[in-house]
Amino acid sequence: MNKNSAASLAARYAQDGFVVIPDLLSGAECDRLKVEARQVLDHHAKPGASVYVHVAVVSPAFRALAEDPRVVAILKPVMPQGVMFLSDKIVYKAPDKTFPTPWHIDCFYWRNTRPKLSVWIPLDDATAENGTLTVVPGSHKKDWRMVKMGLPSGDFQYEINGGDWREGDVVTCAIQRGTAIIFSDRLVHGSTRNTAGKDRYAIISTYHAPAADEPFDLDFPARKVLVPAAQG
Ligand SMILES: O=C(O)CCC(=O)C(=O)O
Repeated sequence: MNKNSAASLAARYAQDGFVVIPDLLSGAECDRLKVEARQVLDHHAKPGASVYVHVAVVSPAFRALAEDPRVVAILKPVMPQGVMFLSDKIVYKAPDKTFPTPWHIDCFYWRNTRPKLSVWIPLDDATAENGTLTVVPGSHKKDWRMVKMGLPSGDFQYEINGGDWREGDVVTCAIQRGTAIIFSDRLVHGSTRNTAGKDRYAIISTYHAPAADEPFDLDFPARKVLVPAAQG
């Protein structure tokens, strides 16, 4: 990536809290990863689960994706202090699981740890109809309160309490499979219902700056420094 593109990516990320990178993966790669995701869910997840964490631990293909030079190249501009992979998860919205992912910020799942960001890549074309990601641009600059909530699956535990954004502030990311969305762990996001009767597979990989392990990190055996601090 040239200097201007890197600077523009970093500026958009700083302003909006997310950035969309089209065509990071090819359609053929998404096809292969979708087959792999299905196998990971079948062999490692609880029956009927729509979320599986620690994918890179059990899947060389997803391990390779977490470390893929194309992923690292888009992370470098927004992670000047270096890049460390923490963990990844599959989020599968089956045609019969129509509930939306609630509005939340990810840092509520890892309170009192260093800042993180995630890369969300759908393996199916993702639209408002089949459960794509929704984001509130600029919301990463505010403080939010969360309440515990209970989705039927128990997959998402928190929801924003009293979000004061307007309907028109929300961006519904209609994107082709293989597009990546980098987003801050302070960005308000969720996803739409899947009413299309179609699969929606996505992989989300989470990164933070390289540092000595915090107690939280010890639960993530695939963690690995990809760009040491000095080269960030
Ligand atoms: O893929 C989705 O539906 C949303 C996932 C999400 O918001 C998250 O894992 O933080």
